[in-house]
Amino acid sequence: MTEPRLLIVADAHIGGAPAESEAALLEFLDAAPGMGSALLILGDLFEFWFAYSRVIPRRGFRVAASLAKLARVMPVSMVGGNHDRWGKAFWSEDAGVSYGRRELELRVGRRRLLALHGDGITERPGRSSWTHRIVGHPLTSAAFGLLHPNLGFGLVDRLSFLLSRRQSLAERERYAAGQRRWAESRLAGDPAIDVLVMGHSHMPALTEPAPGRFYLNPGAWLDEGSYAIVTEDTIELCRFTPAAPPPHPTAAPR
Ligand SMILES: [Mn+2]
Repeated sequence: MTEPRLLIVADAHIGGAPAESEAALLEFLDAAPGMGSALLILGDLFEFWFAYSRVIPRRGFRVAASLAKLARVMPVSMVGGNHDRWGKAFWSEDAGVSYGRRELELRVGRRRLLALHGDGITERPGRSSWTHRIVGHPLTSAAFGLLHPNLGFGLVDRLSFLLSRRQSLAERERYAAGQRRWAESRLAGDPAIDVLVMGHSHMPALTEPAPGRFYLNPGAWLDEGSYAIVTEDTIELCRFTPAAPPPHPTAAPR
């Protein structure tokens, strides 16, 4: 493939998502070399990820292995999200993925992209996500790393159940509108960016606040395989349709 073609996936929340959503992502990653020339993961790939020095989280194993395999045939980059920012050197050293905790600059041909997950920007103070409250501070993070992984992950499961609150569609739309306004003013103030890409709100968006300059949110993979493709000349919001599952075997005639 000669034309640069960047595939962008955000907010898959693997480990908290339904099994079909993970199966579809694995199928997408297998198909990625035929669909694009590079892949960007835009944060919250996992419901929770923590890089211990010697252990990797079991629930993320299949997707992490698939990304490491993909990174051998095409460039894969990843920005951390509020659920999985504790990747340390695992992604770059073990998986061959270019990793930015908060943001990454990328090029798609002549287009310059700035990719960030989007948390901590338009939230009101005190409403940052529960994962940040748990391991956001370097000291808490260091202490968390000393807990037995079963204990640490069990704690996160229980706290997320207590602290997460379903947002109404109106709340999500209000949040997404705030995110778009922030993105558009960031674009206006930074002429070095052609495309600003953000996830986190789970709301797909594509606007062109100035000619040839774009704000893009690919939406959440978790929501029916939403993703985006950026080339030098085009930006597309897409949905991945997995191959039909094999039909149930019919009962043998009696
Ligand atoms: Mn997020």
